[in-house]
Amino acid sequence: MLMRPVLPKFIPRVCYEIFVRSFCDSNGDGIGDLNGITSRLDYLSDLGIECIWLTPIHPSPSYHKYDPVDYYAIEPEFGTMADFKRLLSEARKRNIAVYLDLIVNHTSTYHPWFVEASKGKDNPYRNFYWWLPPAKIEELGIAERQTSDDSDEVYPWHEIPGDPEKYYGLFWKGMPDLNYDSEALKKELEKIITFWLSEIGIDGFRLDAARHIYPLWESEKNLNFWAYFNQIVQKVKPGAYTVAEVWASTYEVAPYLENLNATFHFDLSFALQRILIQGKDENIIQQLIASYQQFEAFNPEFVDAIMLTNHDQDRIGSVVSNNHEKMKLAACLLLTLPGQPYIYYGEEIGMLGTKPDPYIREPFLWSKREDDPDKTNWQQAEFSTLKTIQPLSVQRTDPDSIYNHYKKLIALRKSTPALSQIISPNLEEVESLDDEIIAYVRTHPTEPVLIIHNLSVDTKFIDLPESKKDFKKVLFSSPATTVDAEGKWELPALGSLLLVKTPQKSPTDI
Ligand SMILES: [Ca+2]
Ligand SMILES: [Ca+2]
Repeated sequence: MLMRPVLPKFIPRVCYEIFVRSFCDSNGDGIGDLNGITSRLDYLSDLGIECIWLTPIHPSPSYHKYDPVDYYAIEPEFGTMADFKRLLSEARKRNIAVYLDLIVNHTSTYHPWFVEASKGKDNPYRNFYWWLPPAKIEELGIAERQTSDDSDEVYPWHEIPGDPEKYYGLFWKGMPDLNYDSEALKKELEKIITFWLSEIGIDGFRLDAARHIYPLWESEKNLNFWAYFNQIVQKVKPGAYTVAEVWASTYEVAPYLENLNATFHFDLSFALQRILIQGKDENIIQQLIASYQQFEAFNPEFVDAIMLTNHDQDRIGSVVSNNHEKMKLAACLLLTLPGQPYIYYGEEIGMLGTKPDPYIREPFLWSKREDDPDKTNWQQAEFSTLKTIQPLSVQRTDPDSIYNHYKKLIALRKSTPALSQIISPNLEEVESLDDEIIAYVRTHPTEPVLIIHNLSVDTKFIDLPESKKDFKKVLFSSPATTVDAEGKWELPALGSLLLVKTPQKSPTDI
């Protein structure tokens, strides 16, 4: 029987992605950890965050932990299960939901399943993974793959000396792909989901590499897998949240929403980055509205999980060449569009970084102290240092800082119903003849908001269309915006303006 994904009673309105290793260190070993995160929940709560997505916290040989060796334990570098339970209960006190990164596509080669599977063809764990003899791989024409946004691997079949078969590892040889044709593996997955949702009580999963569960030549089975996954979730904890990484174009993403609450909107992320770089719109509002129609066809209650960038993309600060006004404009775009926004840790203080990956995952800068004990130092930062970035402690005292800009916008989003609507995205385009301007309305029966962004480095004089002339009151502007003598809004370079209608007089006032 088909079961639709059930939504939680309360959908977090603003989320925050934490790269655990780099956020906050609690015990002086230089590695970010769970107790460090717990110690910063007040910071996140004060910023207005209602949900944290933690990058993987299971034991793993890599620094990023995207290759688990044990789905039931906590990476010792990050803490203990008791630490995690404390984090969860402290988050709950602050009404912050916790989503764990669940990697179901692959494990580490050090996972006991793979250690067993690699012992030979007759091992009971062999079919937890994909194995084929080299001749068969050649015959099927699957020895090579095209690289994708999320994997540079060209040769996904890897050999173990002495084994007549090769195993499949889409991302690299240290991450063998799991094979869900195995009924025994499916039982293991059910146990893992039950453990975290039911026994430990987390609020949801961020689902890694969701489009790669089955290899390319069997990719049609992916959607069936997620239907199966959803059935387990609905059985174990209806209302547990699922947000998936389907790193692909909108049309490929949409069908996944039939069995998941939300998917990350990569097309939008890259479109926002492009328009910020170019200073020109590319009809993103029209495209967004079209994408909502595609999503809605599969799930009328879909959630659009939106972001500027995440831990796999160059940081937005570097994308806009460390231009602070553009970073603020980026925040204005993200936090006024429909959906559930995910802020990548450090984005709110304008952190920088371009690939390779470690440099987009640098230590968060809490204070001016070079020897700040809270700062992680597992790697030497190249981009976000005290020379390039004002740390949080400094930005907190500066009303014009990027941090205070984020904080204001988050509060505004949460206190304005038209801005915080998530289900059935309320978005209407306002046609603009000027492609350096983006204008849209977040519709609402009583309090719609008109939003205008100036993507260019010139001041623009905006003459609102006749139908929008009743939007007269400034709800928010960055920088300050005024009306000129002819009734045009003067919108400074890279500025954003949010307008509401002046309150109608009620009949009793007349
Ligand atoms: Ca530590
Ligand atoms: Ca796979």
